[in-house]
Amino acid sequence: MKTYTKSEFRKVLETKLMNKRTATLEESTDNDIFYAICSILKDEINQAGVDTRHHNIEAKRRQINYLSMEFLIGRLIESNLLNAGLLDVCNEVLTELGRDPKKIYSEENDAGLGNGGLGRLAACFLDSIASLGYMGNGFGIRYRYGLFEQRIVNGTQIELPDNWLQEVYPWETRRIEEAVPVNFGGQVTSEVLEDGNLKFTYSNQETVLAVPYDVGVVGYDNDNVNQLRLWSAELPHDTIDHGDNKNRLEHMQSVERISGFLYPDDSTEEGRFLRLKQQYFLVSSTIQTLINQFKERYQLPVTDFHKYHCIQINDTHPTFGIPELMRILMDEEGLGWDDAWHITTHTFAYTNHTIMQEALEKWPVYQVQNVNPRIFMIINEINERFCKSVYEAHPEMRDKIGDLAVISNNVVHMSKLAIVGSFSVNGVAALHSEIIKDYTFNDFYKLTPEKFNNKTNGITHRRWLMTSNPELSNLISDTIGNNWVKHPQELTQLMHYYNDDAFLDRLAEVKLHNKKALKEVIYNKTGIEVDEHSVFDVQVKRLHEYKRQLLNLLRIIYLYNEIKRKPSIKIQPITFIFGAKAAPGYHIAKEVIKLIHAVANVVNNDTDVDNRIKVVFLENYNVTLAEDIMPAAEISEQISTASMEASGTGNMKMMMNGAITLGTMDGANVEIAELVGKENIFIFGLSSEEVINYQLNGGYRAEDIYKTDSRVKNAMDALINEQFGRNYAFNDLYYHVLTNNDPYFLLKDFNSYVDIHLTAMATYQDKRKWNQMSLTNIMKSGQFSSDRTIQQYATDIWKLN
Ligand code: OAK
Repeated sequence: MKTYTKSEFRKVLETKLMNKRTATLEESTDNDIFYAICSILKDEINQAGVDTRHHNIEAKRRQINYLSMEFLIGRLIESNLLNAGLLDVCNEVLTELGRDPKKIYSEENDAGLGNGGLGRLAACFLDSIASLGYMGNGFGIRYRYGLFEQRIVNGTQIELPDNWLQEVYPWETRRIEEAVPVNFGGQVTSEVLEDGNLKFTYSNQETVLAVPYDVGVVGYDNDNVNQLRLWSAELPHDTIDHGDNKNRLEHMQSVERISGFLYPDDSTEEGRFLRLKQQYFLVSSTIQTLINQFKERYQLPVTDFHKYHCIQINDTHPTFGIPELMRILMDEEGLGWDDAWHITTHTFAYTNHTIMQEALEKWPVYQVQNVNPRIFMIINEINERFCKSVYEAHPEMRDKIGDLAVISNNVVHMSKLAIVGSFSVNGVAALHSEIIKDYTFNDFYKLTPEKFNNKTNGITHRRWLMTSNPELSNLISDTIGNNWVKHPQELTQLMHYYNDDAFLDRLAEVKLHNKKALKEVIYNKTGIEVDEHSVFDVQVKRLHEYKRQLLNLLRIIYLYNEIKRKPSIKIQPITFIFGAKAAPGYHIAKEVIKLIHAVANVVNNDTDVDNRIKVVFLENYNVTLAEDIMPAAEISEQISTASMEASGTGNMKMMMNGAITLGTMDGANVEIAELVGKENIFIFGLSSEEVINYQLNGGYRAEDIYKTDSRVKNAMDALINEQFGRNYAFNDLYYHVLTNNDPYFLLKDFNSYVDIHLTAMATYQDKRKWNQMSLTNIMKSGQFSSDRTIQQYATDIWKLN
């Protein structure tokens, strides 16, 4: 891509402002300048994108297609500038012009096309695929409304529509010429042809036009530009409506609803028909396109498709891609079942992101039939052939066929379909991948152990260190040079500074600087004044019972009551920072948000506390807010019930920014602990084996702990006495824990949580030691760059060159 000197950049900026916004630099608003910068970048991205495509087609490169219902991309301007090599020059020019770069970049709307971990992972992966120079494109849905905007009113979460497309989205290009029809519903009939083959005819289907909007994905310093293709649903122009215009308008609106909004559920499943339509819409449009492009570009028989394409499905949401590819290969390309099945099962690879039962997708047969009857026929055939093959080839598994079946009790089990139709099944952290093999999908593992593998998640260090924490990034480069930028594992070079007091002091200064910046953000958003010298203890993630924000609160309540008991007690000042969205229909999660606010209200205003504890809830946690929080975090709360968090990626972001993890042996925490050593992490609580054993044996007796342990009882009773709210405000939480026998083991883990917290606070008193711990975490975090993850996918699963 083109490089610019400062004066060149200024010149091109001026020209853009004049041409696009009819304004001089002096009279331009931040918004004008933002769009002008985007336009400069987009010219570069478009050119490099075309070059990349031509090169890839000419070289007939093998390509990975990442299919995901979610891409939580956040803002792109800084990341695009960085990767295009223009961030420094742009910052300098803006600063010289007396403009604040951060303010200008904040003109971009945060693209929240995802719920949480799964969607953000997809965004990090695209960045790494492009930055490693691979040919790999993302395919998702251009939701008209992304994840809801969260407002807190009197402690209660209110959801507002996320109107992210209100202003022009500068990174997308509408490609109407590449639109494809997607067919829903109708009937299928079959006839036997002369050659004995069956021919399927569809009738009465509803055709929706899938219109692609392409967003360039810029690789870091390599001129490689891939594509994120987001599909939007439109009414085909030639649709004949029977009736008046009002009907046509309604028809149009009903079609557009397919890409209308993102379902706001994270790790729980919303069994709505529209959601199912969204899934089929994504896979049908994408797979049609891949087949069309393959035939057109590579001039090879379709039987070679799998040699040039791999499709990674991000959890089970795009699993209908399997029967859809079968449909196209058989009904449109004329292949027989066996050939089509060979191609399909050598194309698809499936990543599982959760073992939570409520998130494992199951769809009633009638709904799948309604979405597309031919797709259901194919799933049925896949199931019958699969069950038959188990019966014949694995007599020892015959009594398991009922559990293995893709369709049982009139329900389609998406994870089973995904496993049967894929050549690879991976978990997202070592522990999670073992749990999948040993428990969740154990019967499948016994049948095809070779399919199962682990790919521990990662995060892009370009966004989560270089652009969000420039001070730390610069300190690192000043100290060890900038090799680490392209080889993040080189961060280990920092170990030579482990005993260097001057360096440790600078590290602490950077943290303090970032904490001051977050303090400002907190003040502006909440009016709460926090002390930058207090420990910043952070739990930011979706609100879910298994993530145990309630355990964090019970601990805060315990600390608060200790102070109340003995106000002169000496404690390390702490700021507890929360950020979390709750699914709108998730009552208990919303009650926890209320409780956070209620506790904050009492604790922050109690003169006995005297500002030693502050509780802060930052509303509308999203990618942009995360970029302010991560650099300032000192303690990273990763306290899920062991076995339940597949990986976590917030843990990696905070580690990379020098926070110390305080958590359970769950998800990727296990690998963090192995890397940094147990002296550089605070681990507490039940192990995953213990949790699973309890679960297999009917749980533990929560009531016994409650009755006999006064620390536990006092903290729990605060929910039903009037300490934090009148009229038994938190009865629901209290009874939910006790009458359900505490399925997330809050009470069981409470004491070890309180104790590890006290250990962490005692450790904090030794500043030098703390800084060394922080340094250890930073220098080991290169392992969690998504570049490492993608390198492993590319080598082991995708076989990319
Ligand atoms: C969301 C919906 C359905 C199934 C899974 C999810 C999800 O977001 N899972 C999360 O994926 C992340 C990326 O792999 C993991 O780090 C989280 O642990 C997991 O909860």
